[in-house]
Amino acid sequence: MALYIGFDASTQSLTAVVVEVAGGERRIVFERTLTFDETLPHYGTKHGVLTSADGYTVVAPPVMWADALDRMMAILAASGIDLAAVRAVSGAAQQHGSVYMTNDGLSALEHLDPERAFAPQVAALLSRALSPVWLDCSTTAECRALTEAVGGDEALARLTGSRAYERFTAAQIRKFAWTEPEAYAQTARIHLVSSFMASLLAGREAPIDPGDASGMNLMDLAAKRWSAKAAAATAPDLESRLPVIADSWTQAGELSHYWQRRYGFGAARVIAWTGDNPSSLIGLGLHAPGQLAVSLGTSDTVFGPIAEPAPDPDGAGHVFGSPAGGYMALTCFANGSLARERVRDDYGLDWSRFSAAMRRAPVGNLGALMLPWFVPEITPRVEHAGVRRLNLDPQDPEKNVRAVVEAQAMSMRLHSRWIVERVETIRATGGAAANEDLLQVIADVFDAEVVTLPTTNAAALGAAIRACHGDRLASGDPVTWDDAVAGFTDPAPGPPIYPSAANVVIYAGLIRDYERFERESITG
Ligand code: XUL
Repeated sequence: MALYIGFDASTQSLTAVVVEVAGGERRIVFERTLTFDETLPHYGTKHGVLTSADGYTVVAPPVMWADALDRMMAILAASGIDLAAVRAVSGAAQQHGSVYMTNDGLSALEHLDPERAFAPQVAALLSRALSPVWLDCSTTAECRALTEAVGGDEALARLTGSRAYERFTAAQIRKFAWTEPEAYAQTARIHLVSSFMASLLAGREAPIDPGDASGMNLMDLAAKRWSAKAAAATAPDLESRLPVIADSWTQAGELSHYWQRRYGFGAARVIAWTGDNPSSLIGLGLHAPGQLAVSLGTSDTVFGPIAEPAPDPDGAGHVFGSPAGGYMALTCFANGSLARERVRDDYGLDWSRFSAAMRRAPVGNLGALMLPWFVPEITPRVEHAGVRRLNLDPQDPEKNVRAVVEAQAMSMRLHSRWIVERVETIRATGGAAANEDLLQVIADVFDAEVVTLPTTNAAALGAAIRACHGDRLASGDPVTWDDAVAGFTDPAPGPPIYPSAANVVIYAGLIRDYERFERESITG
């Protein structure tokens, strides 16, 4: 019997999933989430981040993520799990965020003292106390400069898989290098959240995998190497400050002395971490092009495996590396659960009353529409936040609740056509995938069945599966991806959520009105 741990360091929380593999028997034996705002309130975050007054600059303390990791390891150690049976650990993290380390910090990684508290020791490794995260949208000027230097939007998308995006790491690094040149000069290495967390576990620098590196606007997507051109266009001497890129199944090391001594773990393998969306691809068992998933988390994302790294012709989507090799396509919406929560709170509801209110409003909302841009939107690109309503009374809770959910589903459909035009089945994950009313709207808008898995933590499950896959490879007993996911990614018991023929007809009409409303609101 072998145990594998998968972490997900997401925007608002840290999750750990432990899976047991005993021959063909596979099961999840532990699942726990620590929410940053509640578990670690002294970092002062709201929804896991610190947002400037104008709403554009969004950062988080990397020490908070490290602190959460330490607490989770303590919980795991006290949980009764047989630590000696843990053969490997891996993880997933919110994409694009960057962590800045000093030269001394890099050498100190392997000497973290198990007798002393973790967080202050980690603070001493950094040249920048706060990390920009994916919700940041303060770098429009940097995006323009990068695009121009690389030869335009299309050239950058062909090279790196995406046009320049404010939250992507290149724009963030450029802003830091130009506005804080002294701190940049003190920075020996710039990690992603994923590779930083893996480095903390291994007590030595971990590589960045192609899945997460492709969210930086810095990797040559076809070659899976840093692009000298993109790096030079971003900041002085950047290439020497970037970790190596290595396959997602690379062993980064073993759990360091700190974890072994402080909590009694063995020398389990640390497999490279990846981004949360690429990890969810594995945790949902998607490897064949033509499949589609939605992840309903802080951000909403729609993604699926693709055969060739062809960028989105509209420019809104991204091509990332897949942790199984190959590529995946993804479209990201910033107004995911944050928008749903805002509507819930604006009308003084809880989740069950939110669902009940939605059920009372007619499907299609009699044509009432909302553009739920509570924060600047990534897809479609909306620089200035602001909710727009059409034929929708702001005082009507039922219609507003239905409007936010319908808008999100229609936007997902419209902006995922470049990934796959039509699918029969969609796999749903993320916290809101527990809400069947919401999944019904997705089924009706996409005219597709929606299935969920027994866990809504696909990113953490994907990490645990990747830990197993990497461990088997490193032990000289490799498994195929089909075998690695088998038994973990079967749909939850019970029937899928079927689209209703009558509702499909309603949304086929409404989506045209929605598309027009969206287009007109962006252009003018
Ligand atoms: C993807 C993106 C978000 C974060 C959230 O491009 O920005 O989905 O990964 O954790």
